[in-house]
This record gives sequence, structure tokens and C-alpha cells, in this order.
Amino acid sequence: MFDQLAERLQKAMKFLRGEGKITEKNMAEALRMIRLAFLEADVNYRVVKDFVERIRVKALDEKVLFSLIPAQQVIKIVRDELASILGQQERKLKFSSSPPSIFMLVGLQGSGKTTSCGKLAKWAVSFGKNPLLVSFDLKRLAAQEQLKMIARTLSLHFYEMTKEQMSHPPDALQELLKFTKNRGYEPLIVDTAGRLHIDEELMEELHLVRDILNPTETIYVGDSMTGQDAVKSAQLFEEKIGLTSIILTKLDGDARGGAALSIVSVTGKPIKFIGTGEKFDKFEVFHPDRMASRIIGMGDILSLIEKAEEKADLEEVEELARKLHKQEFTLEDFKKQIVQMKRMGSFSQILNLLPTAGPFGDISKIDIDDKKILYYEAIINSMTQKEKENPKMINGSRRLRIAKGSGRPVAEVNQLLKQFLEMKKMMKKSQFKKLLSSLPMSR
Ligand SMILES: Nc1nc2c(ncn2[C@@H]2O[C@H](COP(=O)(O)OP(=O)(O)OP(=O)(O)O)[C@@H](O)[C@H]2O)c(=O)[nH]1
Ligand SMILES: [Mg+2]
Repeated sequence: MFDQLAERLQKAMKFLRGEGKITEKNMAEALRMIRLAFLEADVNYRVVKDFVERIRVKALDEKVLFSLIPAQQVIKIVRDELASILGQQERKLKFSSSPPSIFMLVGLQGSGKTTSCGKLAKWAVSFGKNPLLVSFDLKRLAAQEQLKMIARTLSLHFYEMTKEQMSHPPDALQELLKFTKNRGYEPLIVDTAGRLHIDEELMEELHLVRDILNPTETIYVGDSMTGQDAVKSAQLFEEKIGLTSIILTKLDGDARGGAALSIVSVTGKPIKFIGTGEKFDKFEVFHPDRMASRIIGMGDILSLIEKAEEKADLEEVEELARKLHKQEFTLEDFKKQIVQMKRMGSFSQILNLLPTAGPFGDISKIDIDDKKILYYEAIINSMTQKEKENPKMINGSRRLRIAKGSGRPVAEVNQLLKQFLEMKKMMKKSQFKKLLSSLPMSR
């Protein structure tokens, strides 16, 4: 899902990271890459245009340009804008305060309505609801057989409409409503007919259901494989019957993501679920924010940036980073870094936030125990200024004195010194530099 888009966007982000400083020129290049990535993912051109412009304005803001980590800031802006076109905050499916809640699923033929009815019911059962499934298709009486089979497979309740009922649709719907209330089903999930094109007959049928059942949610089911067509038909359904939310199906295929990235902006309705396979457990609550991070592919590095900016003393961090780069890093600095890390959250937590694949792979495997960080601070406090600046002078008897002073075993003093020296050594390696240049303590 979104693989191609993700790959291209990540290329643009890597380009920016490599640039260090953000200038109007390299920003223009990055924006060109972003624009192309979106257009190739079949995102509505107007959505792309607005998106790129918003990023440009935000990225060239002084606060970003002169910040400690400009490239990362821009990445964050792209991520946030992406989340915002995917729907900003996730919105939950609305349940009625006076049950039954009624969810009516509409959409073009083959978009995945019937399958999604089953998935939605299964999802409702997973948190203790007692849903009832019904199929309302006046033209294809056989349509309800498919849903009936699904209900049987998933052990769900199914309301069967008789031929007799189908010939008096308004009465049938009233009876359905009464039945649902009397038996205490919650929610009622209504499958509807699909057509290749939206026609008057279908609309009349849907109006009837809408007017009598008064659904809590009218959910448009769109096939993401059909790209902008799904967006266009969503717009038409919205005009003709009014929608409250969206389920996007078939995001497991090689859909380029264009539908997902345009549909919210174009219809103004939130995506609430995505279907990622034919099976009934291939159904996810949609989180715009997580999806945006997934597309940008930065793991949770962005939350690390937020956390760091919130907690750390940025000036000191900057100074430490400068020293790290210049290899002037002393044990005193090591201690300062430990203090900063404590402020940002534990070191292991920070390492956990890094993606395990890619350039950070090796780093996230380093094993640092949080308690040890506290002990290390105590040990470094027991050293003299000279020792901190020149750890090589710390011989056996000095180690013994430091151990006594800090109340820690000599073995731990040895270990600290060893780790400090290893850290310095690692910094010479490019992998570690890469890590540092992505962390807020760089530059
Ligand atoms: N790969 C994949 N296939 C899906 C998904 N959702 C539905 N399908 C498949 O799409 C096809 C059509 O699904 P249906 O649920 O019958 O679609 P519908 O909208 O009810 O179709 P009509 O009632 O004919 O309008 C079926 O083969 C489903 O298995 C999905 O998320 N991923
Ligand atoms: Mg169907």
C-alpha cells in the first residue's frame, strides 16, 4: 500500500536531509520531487497543488530555516500536511445515543460493500456489540444470498427479506426497524445495491432507505484501485444522498494511493476504515496520522524530534553535537548528554523509536540499560576535572577511588570507560554519523 509514493517521498526527504541547510533553491527541488511523487500516485491535481503550496509557505518560514534541525522540521511539515489531507485526526464511527445505530453502506458495483458489511459487523462484535445484517437490493434478490453466506460464515445475525416484503419496500423497511429495536440488535448494518453508474433508479432506492431508516452513518465504500473514479463517484453520492464517512477498500492491491489522498479533500468526509484484503480480518480502523508517518517512512523519528524539542536544552544539545562532530567529546560532555537524554526520555526509549531497518539498524541494537545511565552519572561525578578531560589517565588506583566515591563496583567504572571510548570510536564510523545527523543533537 502506497509503496511507490512512499519510496518517492522518502527520496525527496533524503535529499533534504543531505542538504543540511534549507534554501529556497533546494526547497524548490524537494517540492518538485514531492509534486511528482503525488501526481504519479494519481492524486487529484488540485489537491497536489494546494498541498505543495502549503508546504512551501511553512517550510520557508524563518522559524524553520534557522532552527536547529531544519531538514527534519520540513519532514515534519510534510508529514503533518499529509496527515491533514488524509483527514487530520481520526474520527470514530458514530454510534447513536438511542440504539439501534444504523450504518448504511453505499457505493458502485463491486466496490466491496457486501464484504465490508461483514467486516464491519465482525469489528462491532469484537467490542461486544450485537449487530444485525440486512441486504436491501430491490433489483437483485439474489444479492442477499451473498450477505447471508457471509453472516453464516462469521456466525452473525442476518435479517432475511422475503419476496413479499421486497414488493412493498417502505413497509419492509418499517418492519425491519421494528424487528431490530424489539430484539435489541446494535448496530443494524444495511447493505445496498451497487450499479456500474449512478442512475435515478438506484438513487430512488437509496433515498427510500435513507428516509425511512434515517441512518446514523451513511458510509461510502470506494474501491481504491479505481483511483480518481472512486473520488468522483464519492462526490456524486455525497451530492445525491449525503455521506457521513468513507470506507476505502482494496488498499492491499497495487493501488497507488491517489484515491485515499484525494477523497477526504474532495468530499470533506473522513475515511474511517480501510479494507486490505478479501478476508474478513483484513479491515483496519484508519489513522491518518499513522498512515502519514508510514508513507513518509521515518519510523517514529518525528515523535522523537517533538519530544526532544519539548524537553531538551537545545543550546546545550547543539554544543554537544558540535563537539561530537569535532571529536572533542569528553566524559563531562558524556555526562551532559546523559542528562539531556534523561530529560528527553530514557535512552532505550529513544532507541526504540528509531526504525530498525535502514541506516539506523545497527544503532538500535545497542544495549543500554536505563538504570545504568543513572549510575554512570554518579561515576562521572566522582571524577576530577582532569580525569574527565583525559580519561586515559584513569589508572587502576584512580578507578578504585572513583568506584568508592560513587558507590559503584570497579567493574562498572571499567565498563563506562570502555563504552565511552567505544562511542568515540563509533562516531568515526559513518553509520553513527548518520544517526547523529538525524537526531536533534546534531548540528
Ligand atoms: N483484495 C481485496 N478485495 C476486496 C476487498 N474488499 C472487497 N474485495 C473483493 O471485491 C469483490 C467485490 O466485493 P463485494 O463485497 O461483493 O462488492 P459489492 O460492492 O458488494 O458489489 P455489488 O454488490 O455487486 O455492487 C469481491 O471479490 C471481494 O472479495 C479488499 O479490501 N481487498
Ligand atoms: Mg454487494
